[in-house]
Amino acid sequence: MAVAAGALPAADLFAQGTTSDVRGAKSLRAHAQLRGLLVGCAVVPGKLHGERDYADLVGAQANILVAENAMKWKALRPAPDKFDFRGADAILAFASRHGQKVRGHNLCWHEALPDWFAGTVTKDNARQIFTEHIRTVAGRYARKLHSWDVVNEAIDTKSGRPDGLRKSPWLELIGPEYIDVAFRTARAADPKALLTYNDYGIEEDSAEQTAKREGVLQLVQGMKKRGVPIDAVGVQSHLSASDPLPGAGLREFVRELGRMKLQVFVTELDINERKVEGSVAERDAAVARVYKDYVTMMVAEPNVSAVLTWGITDRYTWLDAPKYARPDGQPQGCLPFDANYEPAPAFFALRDALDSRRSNEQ
Ligand code: 9MR
Repeated sequence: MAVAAGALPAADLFAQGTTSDVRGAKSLRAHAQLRGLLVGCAVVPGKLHGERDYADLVGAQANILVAENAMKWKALRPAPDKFDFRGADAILAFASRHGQKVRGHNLCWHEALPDWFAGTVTKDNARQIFTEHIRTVAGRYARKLHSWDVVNEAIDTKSGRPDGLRKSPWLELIGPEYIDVAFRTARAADPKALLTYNDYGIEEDSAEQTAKREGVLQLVQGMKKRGVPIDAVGVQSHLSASDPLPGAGLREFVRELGRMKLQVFVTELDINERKVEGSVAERDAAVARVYKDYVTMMVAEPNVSAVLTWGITDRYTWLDAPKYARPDGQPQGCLPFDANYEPAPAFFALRDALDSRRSNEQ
């Protein structure tokens, strides 16, 4: 469903400034830090080290980074007997120079597996290859990471299974206990990183997303009951400006996790505007409105401690891939900075939302 521009908030709702207005004390990281929050983005190591403007922006705005792809199996495992840590190491080196924390993403996912995976991993060796990977990767970065997405996207309510687990290669090769195995192995390798379960499509109040949220809660409750170490849940937050805003369902989910002593991180925030019509300014305003309202809602919950966007500039976003791009071919304005590294209305909306964090919860 397309949204008519006339229905959108005024384009000047979030006044646009210039780059110099948003650095130092006016940056996202400075505003977040004052309120005890972490704010940051997914990064690409080649750009951190090869593109001055990109690196400057990430250094100035984030106090936490996550690898968009560089810590996935596909990036780390060129061959069954090889690890390549160059990209991941480069992110840690950059973060250390800029006083930033780093999240690990991810130790286990059904996507981004190396090409050799299918022909090499069998029911006989899967558990050994799986635990060796987690031990090696989590071990290498032990005590250096803020948190790890140990298992990513394991729930799929359409799988037809009573436990709601996705029919992933890991489920098929190891069985449902692969999740417990992953978390226990990660804890043994790195006692310090906050071990996180991360998923998408659990934000909105639709029947589908409500059911998926329920599935995640069931999974996490089961883990707690079995004594499996888990510290946090990542709510990816790939939202759409043309969908109804997340609300009561997600808020109650975050609170329920809080009662279980779990933290919640907004891990991959971006706002898709492909179905929004109108001028660029009107579309920007629609995106900014979601940043403001969504992040304000999330940081009002004391167990929400980090907000990361999936990228920092519209110049580089997975949402411009053909499958997700705007039908008119125009680039998506979905992140805090536009394609020329200028702050978008979303930047000011996000900063205002961070400012709304209550000071007694610092
Ligand atoms: O943004 C990432 C894109 O560059 C990769 O090609 C893709 C597959 O590895 O993964 C994208 O990031 C995903 C993340 O790892 C997990 N949640 C959904 C993200 C967007 O697809």
